[in-house]
Formats: sequence, C-alpha cells, structure tokens
Amino acid sequence: KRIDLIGIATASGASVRGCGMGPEALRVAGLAEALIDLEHSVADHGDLRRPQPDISTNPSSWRLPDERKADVLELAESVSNAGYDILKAGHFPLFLGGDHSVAMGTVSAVARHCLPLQKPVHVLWIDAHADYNTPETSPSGNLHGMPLALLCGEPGFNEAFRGEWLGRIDPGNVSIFGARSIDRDERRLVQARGVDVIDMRKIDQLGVVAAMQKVIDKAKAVGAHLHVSFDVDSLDPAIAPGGGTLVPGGLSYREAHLIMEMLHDSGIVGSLDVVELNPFLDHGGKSATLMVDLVASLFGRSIMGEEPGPVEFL
Ligand code: DIR
Ligand code: MN
Ligand code: MN
Ligand code: MN
Repeated sequence: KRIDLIGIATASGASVRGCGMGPEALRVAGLAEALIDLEHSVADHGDLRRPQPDISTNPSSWRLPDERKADVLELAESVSNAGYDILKAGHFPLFLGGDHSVAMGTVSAVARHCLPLQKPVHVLWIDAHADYNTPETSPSGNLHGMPLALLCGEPGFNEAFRGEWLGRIDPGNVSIFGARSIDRDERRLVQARGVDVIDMRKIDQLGVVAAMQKVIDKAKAVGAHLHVSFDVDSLDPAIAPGGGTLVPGGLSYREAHLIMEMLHDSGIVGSLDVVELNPFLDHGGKSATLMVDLVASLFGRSIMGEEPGPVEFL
C-alpha cells in the first residue's frame, strides 16, 4: 500500500497547548519506518500549519477564541484539499494531528472523494469524548469538541463555519467508540440523531471484539469507505499520558491493539487520523511510541506474522 503522511501542526481547537507538536513526535517515534518495515511505501508531505507562531499573553486562555476559530477553519480547508488530492491519486492518507478539529478537513476530504463515486463513508470515531458539541451546547467553546456535529450538519454553527465539511456525513454512518465523557446537551444531540455510541460500559459488557465487529459489519454491509479518527485520549491515561483532556477508564493496551488488528483484517479502512497527541505532556515519548505501534497493527503488523482471518460472530 502507498501511504501518504500529512501533519497538521495545530492546537487551535484545543484549550491546552502542545498537540501542535504531535506530527513531529510521531515521526521521531518511527512512524514511517514502522510502515516501511511492513513493506508499505511511504511519502511524507510535511506539516500544514498557520504561518505565524502562537503568542499568548495569558497561558490559560492562550489566544482569542475568534482568532483561533479563523485558524481552525483556514487549516480545515487546506487539509481538505491536501487529503482530497492524496485520495484522488489512489493513496492512503494518514493525517497526523493536531487537535481533533483537524477532522473537519480530513473527513471532508474523504467525503468529497467517495460520495461522487457512490461510495458511502462510515466514520469510526475512537475517542474518550463524543466531539458532538455545537457552539450552543459546548461548555468549553473549544472547537476540538465539535467536529462531528459540524460534519453531521447540526444547526447552531454560524456562517463562518460554512465549507466542504458542513453536513457531509450522515449521523447514521458514525460510530463513536470508547466514549466515557459526554456533555449533557451533547448527549441529547447524539441520542436524537441516532449516532451509534459504543461507550466504555458497552465495551466492558460486550467485549471489545464483539463491539468492534458490529461496527465493521455495519460499514461492510453498505460497502463503505471506513475512515478511522483515532483520538489518543481514547486510550487509558495509564498507557497514554500524552493528552490534554485525559479521562480515566480508557482502552487497555491489548484492547487497542486488538481493534487495530481487526480493522486491518476488515480490509475496508481507507483513511486514518491520529490526533490529540500532546508531546509536551507525554512521558518520554510513551504515548507517541504506543500510537506508532497501534498504527502498525492497523497496517498489518501481527504477532505471528500472518492474518488469523476475521473473527466470526453469530
Ligand atoms: C468537551 C471535551 N466535551 C468539550 N472534549 C474533548 O470541550 O467539548 N474532546 N476534549 O476531545
Ligand atoms: Mn476528540
Ligand atoms: Mn477526546
Ligand atoms: Mn480532545
């Protein structure tokens, strides 16, 4: 497979600084080398970023919200265009965030490419959070908590948010996996839209394999392109401390590898985001290294060096 890496070096959608360094940390942790070792070919497009460095007068509210919103939207457009070109060339885009607001651009690239080809898009959002707030429901105002709502066409976003991403995704084609922190009005919205939320309780009760197999089966049934958006905070903070909004009770080391192995075997993953990795908060590259290993599992690394075949479920 030909995999194209593209970094989006930004934290404009987040309240905590540092995830703008995420792409570089993933490179230092050996992302390209791991993929090449699996006999894929890799091209690295470098990073998209805003032209001026961030300057904060008050580190806890590091820039004016409107200024950050303009950054997020400007970058989303560049990401959408870059991702679209990669998909059009027949390559696999691997987007390296950056905070999760970059997914406005990544998912819109996928939708722009697939929908005219009559290929449905299923979005698998692996995250401690639902990221389904609108400016009206969001308690924080941070745009990294809103990309899914925007992509699903929720009302409550003003003119400034118009773009390729608005309403591109059917909420029925979204699976949120690993959630354990959802805001009150946000919960009402996902319930009203029928978004499939596989929260940590479901994963505990059902088992991670059965839970993931349902997602894969659902996407496969309609012949979808599966876009995986992996927020590092889906992982348990004990194994992945490098995130700005950690929540206890996340995916374990083996659960995370197992879902990546299953996604590999499914053969339907067509694009991937790795987002919210904050190297400033990481412990000596612990989370970056783990993410590289997880991505390797998604691209075919396995313990015995061969595929056991998809797990069957009745
Ligand atoms: C919260 C936190 N739901 C918000 N979201 C985060 O700000 O909307 N998403 N951290 O990744
Ligand atoms: Mn997220
Ligand atoms: Mn999150
Ligand atoms: Mn987040």
